[in-house]
Amino acid sequence: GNPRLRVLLDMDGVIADFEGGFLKKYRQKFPNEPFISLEDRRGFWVSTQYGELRGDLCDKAISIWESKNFFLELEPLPGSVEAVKAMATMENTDVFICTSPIKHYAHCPYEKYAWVEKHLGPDFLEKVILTRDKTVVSGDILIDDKPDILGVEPNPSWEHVLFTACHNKHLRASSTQRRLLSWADDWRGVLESKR
Ligand code: UMP
Repeated sequence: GNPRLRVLLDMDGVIADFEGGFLKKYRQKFPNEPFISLEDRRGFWVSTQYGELRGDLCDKAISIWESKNFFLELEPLPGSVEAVKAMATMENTDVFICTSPIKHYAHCPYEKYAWVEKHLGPDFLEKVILTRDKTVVSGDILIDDKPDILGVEPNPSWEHVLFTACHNKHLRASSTQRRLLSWADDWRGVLESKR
């Protein structure tokens, strides 16, 4: 077998604080509209929960992440940059950032690359995989906050390790799904378990 471990890391909700960045800019742009606190977030899709709150808030939410500089200005999640850099220097370990851009492509794909360069350094640009279907990407582990990662490949090579986020922390992970609670959790142990 391959002596090297291949780790796929999701970006939004794992390395970059999509939820925090969204709420901050939504409240700035729509100060008189209702909002959902991070504590009350349920379900992966922000737009769906805002649409349930009030029909027109779905499009208002979408307008936030379709805006220029939304993805570029996301803050790193606590400990993420340090963990990713440490992981990338580990022996026999290949780290890739595997992230799904939004279909409104005017800003997002460019800003994802710019974010990686800014926070992780230019060498990491080699490691960026933009795809709307992560099941066709091969790896040993995919660390991702989305509970259901589906696509055309019914049997992806990776084990999905669920990264805890405001929207998934109340979910009872299936008995087979492992979790990383944060970057303070034992991510090294998770990697070692796959070697
Ligand atoms: N996204 C939406 N709608 C939402 C929440 C997120 O389009 O309600 C976008 C942000 C990311 C993408 O670009 O979906 C999720 O990508 P992954 O984290 O699955 O890579």
